[in-house]
Amino acid sequence: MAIRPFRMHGTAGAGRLAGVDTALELAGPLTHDELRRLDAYWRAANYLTVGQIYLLDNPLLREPLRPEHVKPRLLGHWGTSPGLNLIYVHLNRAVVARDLNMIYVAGPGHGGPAIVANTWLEGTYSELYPSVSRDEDGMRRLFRQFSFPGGIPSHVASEVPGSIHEGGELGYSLSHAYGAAMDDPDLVVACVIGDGEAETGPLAGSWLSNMFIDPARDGAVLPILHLNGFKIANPALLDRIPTDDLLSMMRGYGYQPYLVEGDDPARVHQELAGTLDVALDEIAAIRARARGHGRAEPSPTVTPGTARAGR
Ligand SMILES: Cc1ncc(C[n+]2csc(CCOP(=O)(O)OP(=O)(O)O)c2C)c(N)n1
Ligand SMILES: [Mg+2]
Repeated sequence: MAIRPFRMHGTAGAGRLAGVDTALELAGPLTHDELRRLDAYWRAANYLTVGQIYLLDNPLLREPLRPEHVKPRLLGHWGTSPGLNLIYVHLNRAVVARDLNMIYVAGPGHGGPAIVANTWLEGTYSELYPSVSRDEDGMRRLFRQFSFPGGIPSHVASEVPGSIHEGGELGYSLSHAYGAAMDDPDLVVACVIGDGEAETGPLAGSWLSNMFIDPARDGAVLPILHLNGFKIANPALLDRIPTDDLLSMMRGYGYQPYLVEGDDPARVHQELAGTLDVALDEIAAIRARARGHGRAEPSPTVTPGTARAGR
């Protein structure tokens, strides 16, 4: 599936991002309470992400921001982070609802503060690093240590709770995702791929790995193409080509593409939750058929794939 949640030149403004309470009656699988809580979690993760990139002190902005509260040299990627956070909270919903055995592969591992933010919100970060406690003092440490001398790297690294592999060179998320799936028949590997990363040779070749997957014996891969439109500050090709071309390309590789797109958080939450439900139902059905009959489905269809629509 592909996700293009918030257009850089779209209409999402601070007012919209401040909450979803105005949009109570949207169609979708989430109850109003689930929608409110998912959105609150996402916004909290976004705040913790931007705080890590910018703030040395004053973590809850209790006092007016002064220059000495801000890091003198900034190193961290914001652009991919709201998308990584959005996908993280929605996958968590699916893991809990379905009792899934799932791993999150972050192609844009340069969005390190996003993944760190989620582990801190969950509590696992403070379990491992008690000094980074779940209070204002811990939040100050969390923010200060990020990409800072004596602190932690700007990318998802081995120190992040649950991290099993550190990258840095773009292009290998999808091949690693397939490798993990081949190693564990119960696993669902959610693999977030940057639209810039998708332009690398290794990633472009990895789409074909679905041909080696046997749903009777292997886990499944759910590639999620993050069409945020840019590779750092340059336009990303897969976001700019005609929609039909992208859809055809993905179908040609043997994927069933789904698109989630929008700039209204409440609608995107509903659409993403509904689309993940469809994709995960499909994976479960393919698995059940393959295992029930004792033989494999044609392997190219095992993985819901990616694309967008509506240009
Ligand atoms: C092989 C390789 N080339 C270049 C880089 C430097 N780099 C880090 S992030 C990035 C942009 C990647 O674009 P995308 O995957 O769309 O992530 P986004 O910019 O949207 O966060 C680049 C070129 C790298 N890490 N690895
Ligand atoms: Mg990008």
